Amino acid sequence: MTAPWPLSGRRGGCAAVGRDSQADYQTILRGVQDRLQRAGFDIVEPLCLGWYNEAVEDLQDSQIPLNTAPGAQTLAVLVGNSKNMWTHLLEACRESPALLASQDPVDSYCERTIQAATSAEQRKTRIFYSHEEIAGGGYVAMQRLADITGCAYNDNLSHLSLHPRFGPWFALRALIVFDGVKYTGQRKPRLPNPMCRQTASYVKTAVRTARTPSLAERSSSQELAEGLRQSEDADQDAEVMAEVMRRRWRKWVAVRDAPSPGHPWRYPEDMITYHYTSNKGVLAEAVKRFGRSSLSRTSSSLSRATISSLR
Ligand code: B12
Repeated sequence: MTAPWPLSGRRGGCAAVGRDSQADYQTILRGVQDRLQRAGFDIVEPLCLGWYNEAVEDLQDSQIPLNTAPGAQTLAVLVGNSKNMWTHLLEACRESPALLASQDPVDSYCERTIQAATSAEQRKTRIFYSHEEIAGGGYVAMQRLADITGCAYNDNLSHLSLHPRFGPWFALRALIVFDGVKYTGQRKPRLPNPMCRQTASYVKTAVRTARTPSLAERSSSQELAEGLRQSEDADQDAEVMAEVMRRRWRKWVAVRDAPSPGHPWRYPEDMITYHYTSNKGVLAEAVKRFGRSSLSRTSSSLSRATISSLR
């Protein structure tokens, strides 16, 4: 039976524990990685929670409390996805109309899947989702996390993280904390900036274009012009920025294309459109198309089976 959407108990499940605190982090990691990969989450990076807190020393609101021994060495796991998540999401939406109808199907899918993959370990965990504010009122700084785990370079021109395999075409979804478990693995070095000077200047132009309203836009919308003016400030209002981006979303897609045009891991068009517009109609259409194509795949494999059984 499929679980209801959205799941209750959003802020990290707390499975009952009574286990040895010196648990083997490798076993946990393998289990979580295996379950997450099968659900379309292909980024799973282990770290010591203390590394993260050091990286956000300047940001009280984004710190994560160290609840128990081994303190700073507590195992944490960064979770993300490439375009591989899309078909899993479409399938889950096809199977569960409640998911499609939920307020944010992508966030709900991430919550359900990450929660299930984690609680299967039956340990004490806390899950911090990238789309939720934490107790201090800030977000977990996922891009810094990806940077300090050597997973992706945090580019401050495009404000995008750049992964060696996926380029900018991936999302960061959650940080799972396994309280009581010690991470003793190696620390990977931070990645260098993969962009040459020419590419960086191309990115700068794309960002400037995305932030500069056309004359028509300036005269037709005072509010938009004001939002764009604010977007030049470091401390903008995220709501205003989000609205500005939705209205000019193609320009922001151009920003994502800029670090590596024609990237092989670029999201498919329907995934891009949905992620940048949050238009549920786009998602519903993609789910329908996915349903039709998987039906025809099933019937063609059936007919192949029937044919071979006749031979
Ligand atoms: C708030 C937020 C935004 C705000 C930015 C707020 C601001 N400063 O003006 C708005 C709504 C504008 C935004 C837009 C987008 N975002 Co955003 N955003 C976030 C979120 C939820 C929190 C960022 C934060 O506060 N971090 C905590 C602070 C303390 O850490 P920090 O390292 O100092 O973070 C700073 C930068 O992240 C920066 N920043 C992040 N995005 C942007 C975008 C712009 C235009 C600017 C100026 C700054 C900025 O703002 C932070 C605070 O100064 C993160 C998820 C997360 N939890 O990290 C996603 C996240 C950074 N966003 C992401 C994406 C993809 C987008 C969009 C493409 C939208 C989309 N639908 O996919 C756009 C365009 C981004 C672009 N660069 O082209 C991805 C980045 C993935 C990657 N490969 O790098 C993240 C990680 C979410 C995810 N699920 O993967 N975003």
